[in-house]
Amino acid sequence: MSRADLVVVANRLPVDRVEGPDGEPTWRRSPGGLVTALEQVMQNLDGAWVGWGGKADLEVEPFEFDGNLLVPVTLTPDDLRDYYEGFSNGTIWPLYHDVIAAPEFKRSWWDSYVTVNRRFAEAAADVVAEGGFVWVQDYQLQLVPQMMRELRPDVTIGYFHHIPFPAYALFAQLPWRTQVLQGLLGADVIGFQRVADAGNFQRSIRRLLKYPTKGDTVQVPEGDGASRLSIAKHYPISIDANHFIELARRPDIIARAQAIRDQIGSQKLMLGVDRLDYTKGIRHRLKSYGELLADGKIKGHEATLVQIASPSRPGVEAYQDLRDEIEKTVARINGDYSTVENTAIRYLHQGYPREEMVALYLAADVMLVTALRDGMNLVAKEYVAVRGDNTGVLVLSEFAGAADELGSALLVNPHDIEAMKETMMRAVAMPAPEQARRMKTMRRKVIDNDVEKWGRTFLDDLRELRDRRRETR
Ligand code: GDG
Repeated sequence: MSRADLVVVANRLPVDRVEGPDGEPTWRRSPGGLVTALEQVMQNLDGAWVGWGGKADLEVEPFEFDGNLLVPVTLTPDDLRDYYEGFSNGTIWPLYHDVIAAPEFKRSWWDSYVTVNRRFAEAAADVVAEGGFVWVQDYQLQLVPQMMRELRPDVTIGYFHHIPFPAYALFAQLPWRTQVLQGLLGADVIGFQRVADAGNFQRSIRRLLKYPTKGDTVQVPEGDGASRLSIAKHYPISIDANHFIELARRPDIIARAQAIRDQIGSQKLMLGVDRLDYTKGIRHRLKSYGELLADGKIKGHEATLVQIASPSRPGVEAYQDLRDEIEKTVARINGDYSTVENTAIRYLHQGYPREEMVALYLAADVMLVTALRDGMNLVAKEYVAVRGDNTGVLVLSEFAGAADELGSALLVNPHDIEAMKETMMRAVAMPAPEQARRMKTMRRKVIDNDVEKWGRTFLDDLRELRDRRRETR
């Protein structure tokens, strides 16, 4: 098997297994936050990708796809229950999103997390070239950096954390907090979305491990009085802005956006696009919108809320409960305020092709991103990227990482329902010159700081660390 200079290790491979016309299995590129972000970075490198193939017990040999080597890791149904749905999505996800849902601490889940992290680390160790780079992605694999370092001390290791890193008082609840910190510190560069996430991580390091930190660096002891420096800082992720701009210029997509607008009539179209997840603040958005209808501030014929809630983690109980609750709320609001002609909320529990998403972004007067906690939120950036005529209003939660860069959005605290209602009204009524002023500033940010720059900046830091280490050896 050929060895790769850069190996990305992520929970999922960037492809889905589908049946071809004759029933034979083939692979198709899959949508989603991480895949979208890494697509471009990987295209320019001789790389490999280690990850799960998306089906339990799937055993497949490494294969070539779009110029990269893909290395499938096998997960059993028990692994999926304990490592993925359990520890990753039932413990870490809620704990790191400020316990919006209660995290469960189960020792059997932790044991599985350790076992599966080792499997990923071993697969990556087999495929990375001598002196190469390994770039680990996200909270499902926090132990892989340290395991990699033990298996392959010759490689330079990066880790990027896509979700928030919580305040010390929350992180300290984790029974395996020390092991997780040690796992992450196996990396040479540990990347976070926001300055605040890197700060929280460094604080936990100081308090729990007593390692010194200075600026963006952590001094990690290596025994015998020796130590090495790891970088722990923010690298805000972004989108392939040019790709979205190109889609937004395609005549068929413009026509589709117009068709959506015609269907809605002269009403204002407000849009929400989220995975169906309790961190995204969909309930708070619906509540605010429902109250505006109840107060008579928005009449049924004046606005429509389109809410795409793409299916997510159906095996986790909290997600089943959330879905029930949201669907009940939508049904109630529609029952009370829709007419034969107008539907108050168009709720769609479906995934759509990217072209359709762009058409929706183009058709929407107001984009609602009201997450209670979100690492970054790429939807906010996608909306901004496609608004080439500088129209449209972004309502953005302060608690989404994107708020650090998109300060010209209408920022809102989604817990404050009165503030949400006022901000939605302000968005609907915003005069065109103000829309243009705000949108222009945001578009500059998104276009100048695209995902290509994100990947390049991270890999440049990894390279620099490797070179510095070679010099001092
Ligand atoms: C995690 C962090 C961080 C959604 N539905 C459909 C669809 N999408 C696409 C969106 C966007 C992506 O999925 C979602 O990204 P987000 O950033 O909004 O959220 P998470 O999935 O929670 O991602 C997050 C991200 O990682 C990257 O670091 O920003 O904070 O939680 O690109 O457009 N795409 C298509 N059909 C859908 O139905 N094609």
